[in-house]
Amino acid sequence: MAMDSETLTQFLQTLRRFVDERLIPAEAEVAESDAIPAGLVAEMREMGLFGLTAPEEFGGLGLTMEEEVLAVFELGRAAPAFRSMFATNVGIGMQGIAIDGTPEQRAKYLPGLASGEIIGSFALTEPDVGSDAGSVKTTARKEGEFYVLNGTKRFITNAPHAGVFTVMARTDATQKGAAGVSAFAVERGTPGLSLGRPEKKMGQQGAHVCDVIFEDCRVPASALIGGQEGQGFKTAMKVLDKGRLHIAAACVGLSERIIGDMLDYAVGRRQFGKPLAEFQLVQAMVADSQAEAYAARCMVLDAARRRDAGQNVSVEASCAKMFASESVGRIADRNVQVHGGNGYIREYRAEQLFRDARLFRIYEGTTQIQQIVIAKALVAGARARAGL
Ligand code: COS
Repeated sequence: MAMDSETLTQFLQTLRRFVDERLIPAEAEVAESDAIPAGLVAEMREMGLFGLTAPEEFGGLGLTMEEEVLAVFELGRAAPAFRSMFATNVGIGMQGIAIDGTPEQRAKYLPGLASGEIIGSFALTEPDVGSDAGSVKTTARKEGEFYVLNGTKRFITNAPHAGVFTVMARTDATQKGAAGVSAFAVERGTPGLSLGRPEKKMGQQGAHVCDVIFEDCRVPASALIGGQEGQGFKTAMKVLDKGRLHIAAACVGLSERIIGDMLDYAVGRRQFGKPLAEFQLVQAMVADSQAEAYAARCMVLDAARRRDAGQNVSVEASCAKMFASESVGRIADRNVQVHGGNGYIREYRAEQLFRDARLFRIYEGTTQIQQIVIAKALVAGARARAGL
């Protein structure tokens, strides 16, 4: 349900304060220890951050897409590892069940996911299946009232903490592509499910990914999301449409934060007898960054409003994700440049945010995948208009 404008303003101000007073000051410690303090996770739970988008009947805040992106503009200002903690539940960790789950599946998992008691993970990628998501090799063989899962999922965000996984697996071996894929809600602790070692990553320390391995892992037939085989790829795509808008919003938040850091440094640091901010070549970097962040903000908001109005926004979500993730990469790079030698030094956040931002161009669909989604839809439209 949409919040009234006063409640929304207050909510966004609360998020901004939380980011400024609690998250940003903890960034260095989180990056160093590769862990988010339990106290901060508890605060995130209390604020309802795990359930931003979960329906209100299940204890969530039930934010509209527009409200969600406005919230993520604020939350995205902190180092992305914090967002990864709760927003995987808000997005890909919960949405498969929320969008396509049966009433029983929704009632079973959504309250725990919304409160943050259960961490959700989205298990699509495999060692040999990344962008080509329709080719998943993990199998789910029907045996009476059970499915038996075999295969390995790779780079699964929050898997070390997850209580339930949305797993895409092939139920129909005769169907090579997307049509043979189904989605399952698989609980941690199910015999046959094991985890790999957390990966050492370029950035986003504090957010954890690892393999999820299925060896004759038997799940009840009731774990099939939506109760219908062959729908798993579509479930994944629907989840990603929403997830890509969320990621684009996170890129906007981080862009705006970095521009603030860039300006703070440029007005304080003096060279050739005056602040860096008075040099036009530095001003050009600030101005380009601001124009890009503003464009990304407008795209994300427009796409979110269209989605709330019931439109199919696959193309707009991909446009926003591509533009916002590419631009935050450029902005983070300029910030290192404005910081000069200090930009390369751990003590300053510029180098960390540069490394952290790099992932946005890769996960939830690489830039190249977004290009394919956009172009495919436009070409199909042109063909249809031409009657071809
Ligand atoms: N919503 C609902 N259904 C969708 C959809 C969407 N956004 N996108 C595609 N579908 C449906 C199609 O309509 C089609 O259905 P029918 O067979 O009934 O016509 C089916 O899904 C297959 O679609 P398509 O042929 O377009 O699939 P492709 O195998 O060509 O894959 C890409 C398309 C490449 C875009 C897809 O595999 C993809 O997004 N890959 C990237 C995955 C990703 O983001 N990975 C990151 C890891 S997850 S964090």
